[in-house]
Amino acid sequence: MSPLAHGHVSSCEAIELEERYGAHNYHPLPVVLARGEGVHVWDPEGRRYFDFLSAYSAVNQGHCHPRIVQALIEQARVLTLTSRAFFNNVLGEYERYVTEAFGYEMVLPMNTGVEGDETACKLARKWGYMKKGIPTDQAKIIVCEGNFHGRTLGIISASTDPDCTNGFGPFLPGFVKIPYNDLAALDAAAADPMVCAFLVEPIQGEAGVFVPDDGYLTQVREICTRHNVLFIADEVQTGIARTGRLLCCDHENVRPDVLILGKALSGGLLPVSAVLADKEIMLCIKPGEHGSTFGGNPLACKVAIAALEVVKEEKLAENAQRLGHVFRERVAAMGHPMIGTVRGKGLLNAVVVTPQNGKTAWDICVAMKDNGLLAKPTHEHIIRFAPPLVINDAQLDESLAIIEATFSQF
Ligand code: IF1
Repeated sequence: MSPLAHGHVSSCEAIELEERYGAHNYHPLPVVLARGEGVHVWDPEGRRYFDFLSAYSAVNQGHCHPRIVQALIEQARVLTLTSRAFFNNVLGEYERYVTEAFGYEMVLPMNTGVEGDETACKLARKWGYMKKGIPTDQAKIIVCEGNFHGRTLGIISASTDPDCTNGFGPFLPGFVKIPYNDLAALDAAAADPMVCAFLVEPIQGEAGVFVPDDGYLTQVREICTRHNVLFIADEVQTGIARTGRLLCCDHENVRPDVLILGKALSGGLLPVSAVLADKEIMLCIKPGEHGSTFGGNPLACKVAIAALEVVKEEKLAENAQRLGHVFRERVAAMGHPMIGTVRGKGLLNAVVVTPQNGKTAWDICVAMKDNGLLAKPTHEHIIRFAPPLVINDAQLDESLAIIEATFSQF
């Protein structure tokens, strides 16, 4: 029988099938993945790679973590989905676990990261009308230039990236765009009494791992409090230990009013996102005003509890903090002319590549792939390096050797 029948397609066949039957909404690196375990992935021919993208920080716990897989299997045999039309015996346990883990009174469970952002914006608007007295349909949300919060029509209305917006208008009104890492601009914009919230990534991932100035988040907190504006932190990518603390906001001991989580909240096993806030905000959404078929399903809840337990018990934030310093120091010391700025926090890092002889970040990534390490450029000349947080010293050493050897080929 054809290998296709068993799903054991070769790399070439897999690419041909995606090319022929799949929407062309991505430009993947020319590699096909068939298995993942920890920091490694394998292609159908058995070649092994270090995964330095981690599915955009969704597999912080490593691919197919056995503890999380076990939780999935056990619950999948019992009850996977009830919808919220009924109570179930897992959701409340998860809601208590996740609210205590992050220090909020309530959680609204969703699925994808962008649903978390959309939910947070709807919640902020509701709060603006019900608690801040903003006239109906006049609420504004401040966002930052260079942001990435997802791909829905609502959220791309906040985007300043032509690749995210061109050809998809008209857009949702009510987003005010200011420069990232610009406190004066935030202070001025937040003075508008129609503003209900400031939605910001503690580090701008997609933009190229832009780390704001030390103290930025502390000042954001102060400005939002002073203007009675909700501080919404999109920690979909920076959260769950990625930057060396459970939350990126924890580096400055800052507490957002609304916290958005996604990606590694499930360890990459299935889509799980969450919006956390205290009662005074969360109860502005009344029964029947928001939800989703899969939001808070028992399977996702059990998986998320296991995923968070792994983060805590395996001390992934501490590991990310320690090895992130090693990564940045070792790459910066490589001294290759194509290696420009090296920046990041924890194990969310990026290298700005200086093109040389017509060779770009993409060429570096293809060569690294051939040498056994997967990473992908973002925005032309920036390579994001974000391995699973379970990576150990020996694996990081081996990965750094691959990176150095690859650059030396150019
Ligand atoms: C793609 C980027 C990363 C996110 C933040 C919300 C979401 C994301 C800070 C939405 C999602 C993903 C989406 C994926 C690639 C990846 C990405 F390059 F697009 F921007 F990570 F940087 N907030 N980011 O980073 O979460 O709905 O996807 O679950 O769309 O290509 P989602």
